[in-house]
Amino acid sequence: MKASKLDEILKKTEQEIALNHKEVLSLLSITSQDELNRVTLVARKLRERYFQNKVFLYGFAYFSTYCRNDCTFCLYRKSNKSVPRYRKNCAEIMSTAHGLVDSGVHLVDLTMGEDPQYHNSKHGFRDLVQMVRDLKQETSTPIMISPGLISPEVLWEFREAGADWYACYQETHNPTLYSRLRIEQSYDERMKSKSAAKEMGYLIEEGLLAGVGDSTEDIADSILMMKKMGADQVRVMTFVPQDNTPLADWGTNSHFRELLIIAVMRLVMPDRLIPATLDVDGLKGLDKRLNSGANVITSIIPPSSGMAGVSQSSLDIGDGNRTVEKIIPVLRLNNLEPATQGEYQTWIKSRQAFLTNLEREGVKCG
Ligand code: SAM
Ligand code: MD0
Ligand code: SF4
Repeated sequence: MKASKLDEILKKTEQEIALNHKEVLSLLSITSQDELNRVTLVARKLRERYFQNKVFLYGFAYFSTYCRNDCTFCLYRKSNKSVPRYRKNCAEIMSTAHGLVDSGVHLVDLTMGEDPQYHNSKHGFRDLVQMVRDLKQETSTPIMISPGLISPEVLWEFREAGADWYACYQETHNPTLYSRLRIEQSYDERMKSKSAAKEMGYLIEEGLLAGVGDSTEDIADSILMMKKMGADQVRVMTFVPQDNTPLADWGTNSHFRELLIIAVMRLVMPDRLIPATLDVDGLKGLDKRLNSGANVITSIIPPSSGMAGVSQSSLDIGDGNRTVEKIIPVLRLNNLEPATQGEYQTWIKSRQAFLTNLEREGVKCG
């Protein structure tokens, strides 16, 4: 891109003037490290404007790896007969959640495959809803649920029990690509579950999978769609090929693109939460993601929990590298620090108040 054109776009983002599709596309078409550095510098400035030097830490509990779906990118797809699976019981889930809270995370993310034991029976979610209620009462920690697609009734039960966030990633907003990734899952239903959650007062997280057949156009469309749908947390994860799955031989991806996407997300949505996941590259990949403008660290997993990651099922878990203790020095090196629990909860409350005001004024997200 011409230096003057990049200057012009970056100036606009610093003034928080909305970028059009063409401008987002040209940012995403950057290939040189120098240009990336210029974009991430502005991304960090915007992060500082909204979040100062504070970063939020999310604990992750992947408590069941059984799944009724066959997503082509996922290790835990039902057709993969060679992966050992587990389903943790209530006591194990609660003990992991408490361990995470005690270690200093700001939120606990309860994640599962679409386990038929939960999804395919009438009261399948009853115990889990109760666990959310108990955890909330015992710790008052913000809770995210990542159960896959659930009915509005169950979504509401979780909300009433105290769940604050609903995470359900579309992976792409190109319906054709979606149909090759999330086999036999309705694109529209997945989108609708997020708007239903929003109406129930949830904060929502939307996510992209990058490097799995997506074009630069697709990513630009997705970023603008995430803004339009009012997603409160927006993420990107680089696709990691999984053995014994249809995309096993896809080849490894460059991480340059993920860093660029994080930075462009920050430019387009400066006030949103953007994770740096430990799940793709482990602890060593954290610095670069923070440098690109991320302000949440996700996939913190206690070494003793016996629970897995999603895209890197074991990377950095057993050796305790996905812990708050190991993260703090990396934050400090980047002149960042963990927020207090109060600061995180204040952010949630003010985001909710902002959304309620928008609704009152009849504005449709943004
Ligand atoms: N089963 C639920 C669902 O699919 O919504 C919850 C699990 S969700 C946390 C799994 C997410 O991890 C996917 O939506 C995808 O974005 C990411 N993921 C899964 N496999 C991956 C892979 N091989 N590489 C990168 N990200 C992956
Ligand atoms: C992460 N492995 O944060 C987790 C997961 C699910 N809500 C989150 C993708 O990276
Ligand atoms: Fe199941 Fe989620 Fe994996 Fe898809 S991404 S196969 S729904 S665990």
